[in-house]
Amino acid sequence: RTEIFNSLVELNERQKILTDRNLDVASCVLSQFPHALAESRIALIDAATNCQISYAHLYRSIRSLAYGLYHAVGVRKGDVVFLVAPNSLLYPTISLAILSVGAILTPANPLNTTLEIAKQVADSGAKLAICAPEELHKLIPTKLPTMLTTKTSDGTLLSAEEFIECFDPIDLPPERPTQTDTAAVLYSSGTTGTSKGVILTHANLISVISLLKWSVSASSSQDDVFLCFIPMFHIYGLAFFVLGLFCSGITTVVMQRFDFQAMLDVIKVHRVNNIPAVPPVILALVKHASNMKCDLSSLRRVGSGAAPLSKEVTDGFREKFPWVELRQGYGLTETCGAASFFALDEDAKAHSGSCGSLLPHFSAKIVDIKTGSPLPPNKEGELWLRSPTIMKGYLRNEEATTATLDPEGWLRTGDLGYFDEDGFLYIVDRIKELIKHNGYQVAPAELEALLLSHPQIVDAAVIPLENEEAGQVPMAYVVKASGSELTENQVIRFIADQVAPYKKVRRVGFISTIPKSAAGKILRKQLISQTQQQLNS
Ligand code: 4UV
Repeated sequence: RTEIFNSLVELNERQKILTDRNLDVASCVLSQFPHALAESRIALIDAATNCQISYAHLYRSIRSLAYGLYHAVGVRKGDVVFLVAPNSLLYPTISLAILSVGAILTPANPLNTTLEIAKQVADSGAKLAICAPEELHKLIPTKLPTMLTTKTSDGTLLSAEEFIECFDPIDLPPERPTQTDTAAVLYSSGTTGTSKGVILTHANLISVISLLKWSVSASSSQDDVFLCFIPMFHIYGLAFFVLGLFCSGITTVVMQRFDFQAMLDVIKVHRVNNIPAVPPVILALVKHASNMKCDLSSLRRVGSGAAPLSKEVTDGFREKFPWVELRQGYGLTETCGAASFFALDEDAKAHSGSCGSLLPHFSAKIVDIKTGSPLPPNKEGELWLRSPTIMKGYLRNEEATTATLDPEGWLRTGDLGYFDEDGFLYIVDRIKELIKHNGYQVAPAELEALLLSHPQIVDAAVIPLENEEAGQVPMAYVVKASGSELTENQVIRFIADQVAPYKKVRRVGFISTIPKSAAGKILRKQLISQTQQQLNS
């Protein structure tokens, strides 16, 4: 505890310096690279190919690509650059090069469909796209100037990889962004409606870096090996694997996407000791790891975030892997990542089911949903948060911004929870409309709009259905047009054809009317409890 207290004092000092200076986030990351050991210290390892890059190589690559983007492509400060690619060694380089130019990064899920990609490109106002070659077909309809991440044999399009090879690293472009400038626009549905652009400034991302650096260095060393399968387009992956960890000098083994057996192999081969994960991965470890041939002796810590981790799974994990610390964290895209976590394993063990305590520089209050009054410990209400990492607002969406951020800067999280007497946070439910499938966001409003576009559907509501493996799956309630013979499978297929796989509707219930309030709002809680009762009976 003393060590943590001392490191907190240090963090406060650093935070003061960072906010005093006219720093931008890329310069902040690059200035904290472990220069002394840069040539020999490995920053990234590709889990599939074993290709490794050092911190020095990463540093040069970011500078070279930033030079190419600025001088050869003409990307300027404030231009929005759309990035769609799976995790790779190049992903952090490309993201940090975009930020180095002062351009705005808007990353997307590579699982998204052509239509979903077109929406984000249009909404973000992107001027340039950078995509993995296999995603190129999804960008063609947008007519956006496009670069590839890696070289292809036909060589018709320029690639980031070529830029890195052919330009020498030179100083960063002259026009530097300041802390109040937008650095990234990530997409989240917030508390209601469809996906919205979350504006994150350089100051937000710099604060995240100092928090992550603090939390990682409080319990890790430079010899740690982290495993990354959390997608880097999501705030959880972006904060850890594009921004924070490089400032701690550790090595990250990158998997393109999650695969359970491959993960077990990678842990063994690379002696991975630290994994930021999500609840379905923890569950899979509890259920299957002991039946499979694997060596997890190197593991020291597993984190869980992005969705609730049940007490049963937590206890099961501790029983099976007593040498591994399991710590839950909690965060949102709108808070630029983690808002709470456990600094000490003894606290995590003593507060099973909790997401830890607030990170430094965060304030919180629990607010009565009906009266809006702040509540004391152990009383459930909506969690409101305030910190230097809280988003500036939703892109060109004043209404959603004022509904989410109050004039004093408090963010309404849409999560229901409480703090215990010791300041540990428990999230017990979600009062916002969000569904979380394997940690990915699914906005009911988006699926409802698609359902309503079907000629035989007159009304629809989408709710979360609890699911052991994925956390939740979307279930649709549908009111058919009179005389319609529409079947469950037809509805499921209709949606599946238009959305990314994680958004697919998995169950359909036909109903005569959708329950609504006098103001016409869908009574989701009523539908959810009716569904639970039916399933339990
Ligand atoms: O906007 P988003 O998709 O954001 C996230 C971010 C999770 C992170 C990020 C960095 C970390 O270091 C970390 O530990 C976790 O998921 O979704 C935000 C919503 O996800 C739910 C909750 O409803 C948020 O409003 N959620 C996130 N973490 C938890 C959670 C959790 N531990 N328990 C319950 N719900």
